[in-house]
Amino acid sequence: MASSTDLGKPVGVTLDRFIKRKQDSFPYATGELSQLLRDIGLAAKILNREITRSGLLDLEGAFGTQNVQGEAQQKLDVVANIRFKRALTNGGQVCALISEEEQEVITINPDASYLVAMDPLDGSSNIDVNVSIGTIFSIYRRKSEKGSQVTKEDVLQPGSAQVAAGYVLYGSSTILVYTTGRGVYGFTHGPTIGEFFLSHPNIQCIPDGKIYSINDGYWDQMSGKLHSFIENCRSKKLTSRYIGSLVADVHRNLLKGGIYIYPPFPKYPNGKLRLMYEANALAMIVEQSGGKASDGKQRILDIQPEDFHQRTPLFIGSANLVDKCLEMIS
Ligand code: P6P
Repeated sequence: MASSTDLGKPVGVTLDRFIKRKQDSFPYATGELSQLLRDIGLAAKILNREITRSGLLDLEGAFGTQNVQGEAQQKLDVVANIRFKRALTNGGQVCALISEEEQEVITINPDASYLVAMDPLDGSSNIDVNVSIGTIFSIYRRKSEKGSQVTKEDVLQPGSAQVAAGYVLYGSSTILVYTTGRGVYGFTHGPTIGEFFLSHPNIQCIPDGKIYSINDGYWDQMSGKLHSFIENCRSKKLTSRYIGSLVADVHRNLLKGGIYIYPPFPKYPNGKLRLMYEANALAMIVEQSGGKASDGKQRILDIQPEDFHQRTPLFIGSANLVDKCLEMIS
């Protein structure tokens, strides 16, 4: 029984201190990856401040340009890309950046060890209606020698080669979730202090979720086998939840159990979501928490990219739900 003097969950360790402690447990750690994670955390804090005030700073709405995907860039898409590019440049730990908002690979510091692939702000069409949006990032170690030119082999690595991955969800509170391959940790931003604090140690995704997330506005474009899976979910009284913001949907399903599906549609024959800077990072996070992520035929993390902007279908979340879905659609 909580007493009146309880102050709720004790505030956890800060992100920076947690990263340092984790680094100390790696005997050969040089501190480069730690610094890179801190750089991402800093950019997230800065962007969070702008997102929470976007309506007051005239940062809502379209910027008036299109990104490489031909999608209208929102003002905050451009701001987010600038913030992360600047933080990663100033931090010095990144040799090259792949961004949804950049047509080409951005070379940063040829002497650095890591590449970052990121969607600086996913779901930005939700900004103007105050729906949660997110940043998604993957971190790879370069294959070529430090100091040399970044190569195609450095860039086009499968998700299984990620050394770290994560996302930031700018929602009712702002949370940064990441993994370096040894568990999944969530840090909630404390706005009055301006720090991320450990709030979700060792996130686990339950195998039998009770939520399915798919845009059923595309019902008529779905295969009969996918219809059968969705009808199976309904017969088992699963709840349908679809926010239309990838990070928000995946984060909820990660914490509560569930499956998010973005299948191929005639409009998106290879799926809508991006392999290198959306699906891979979320797949690493979800697998590390005990879940699964597939393109419908193979494990997302096993896909060998051919183009760093390539799209992929995505079936991600609770392991038994993903298995059931893949069984029914195959
Ligand atoms: P649809 C947002 O544009 C996004 O990339 C994801 O965040 C989201 O899950 C999906 O697209 C929504 O797409 O076609 O259902 O509107």
